[in-house]
Amino acid sequence: MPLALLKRALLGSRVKDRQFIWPGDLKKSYDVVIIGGGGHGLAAAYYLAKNHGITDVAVLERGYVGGGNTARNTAIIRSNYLTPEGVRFYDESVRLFQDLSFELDINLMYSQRGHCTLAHTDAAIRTMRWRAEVNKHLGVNSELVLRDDLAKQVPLLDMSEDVRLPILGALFHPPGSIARHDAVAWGYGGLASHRGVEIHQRTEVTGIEVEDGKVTAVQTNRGRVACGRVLQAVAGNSSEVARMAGIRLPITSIPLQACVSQPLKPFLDPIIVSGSLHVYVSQTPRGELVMGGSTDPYPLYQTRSTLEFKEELMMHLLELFPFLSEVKLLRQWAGTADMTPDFSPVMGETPIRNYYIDAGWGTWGFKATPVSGKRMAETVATGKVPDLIEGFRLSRFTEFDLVGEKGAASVGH
Ligand code: PYC
Repeated sequence: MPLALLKRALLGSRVKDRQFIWPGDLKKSYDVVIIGGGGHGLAAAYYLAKNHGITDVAVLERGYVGGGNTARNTAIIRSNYLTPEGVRFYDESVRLFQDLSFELDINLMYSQRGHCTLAHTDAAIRTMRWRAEVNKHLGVNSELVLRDDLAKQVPLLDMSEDVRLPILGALFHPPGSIARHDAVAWGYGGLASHRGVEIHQRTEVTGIEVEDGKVTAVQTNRGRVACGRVLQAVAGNSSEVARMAGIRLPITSIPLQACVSQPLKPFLDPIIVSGSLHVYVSQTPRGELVMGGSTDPYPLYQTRSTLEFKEELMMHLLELFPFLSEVKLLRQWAGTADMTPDFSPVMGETPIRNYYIDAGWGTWGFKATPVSGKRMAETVATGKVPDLIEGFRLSRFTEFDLVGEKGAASVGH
């Protein structure tokens, strides 16, 4: 139970002001400017203040806190990746998530369920076995389970053999979890602001000033702000913001849609993913099914929902759980996935001195929030890129040193 709940129960009073501290006008300059008030930017602000004592920080958010991709994902946390770089990185995030409700003193509704990636073909079974071996080698709990064990674990999953894509087994990853995504941003933002970080909402960056190869200021709709260092963390808009600094990113931005059903009696413990059926689904502690499928088949900067997505997703969901045919959907939404050619993120330095980047999250941004915040804060504070994120450097694309992670996607691309 988060400490705040316990304190409130015992003291019977309000423990601390949960609201962000609203800053007034922008100052003329800051040591660090963070562009983007989503989970990643706010987590970096929090760790800058907490781990490095750097509090002369402004987070600039063009909308409202956590209103972008932070609230537009399906809130899945896991580390069952394919590459050693990916497994190590997301494993640190999973570990940070496990204690995050305590650390941030807010109920993140963190719920560890296990994560099952279904295999419908012999080739998929081989890939799951490979992923399980890479995971285990790096200390991450994953194993291949075959039909009979899976049927016991998820009794309502349709295990019929006379269907289009029978289920042969799954990669089972016990640490797989879900959490309340916007609360993660609120938690980091609230504590960062109480440590002195200024969070400026409705503050849009309109230009980035660079002198002699070094960032010196950002221009905003509320005036110019000089700065020593900048961290860009604007999922879904990375290419546009980087372009203002003269940086070209190898990123394509593609809509990723999702939806949520009416609440149902709990029947689904693990998160279920089928790459072949293009569907992933989890049941929240409130009983709703949170579901998603493939990215849209075209690049676009729009977060609109389509009927095609819903129809296709429901068709595939019913192949797994036919008894859900009468269930109503409550809500549909979309985020923007910034996809890189190797399906891994971009973190660290850029060709502009003191301009750091956290981008290219594709379909894995939410689950990386704590680790990217912590490690990007370390990078900005020390000027040294931690080993854990070195593999994700921007220059890998010109060095032909890619980190191919497509095989670990839950989402069809
Ligand atoms: O990586 O687990 C995942 C995921 C699910 C939906 C989008 N990404």
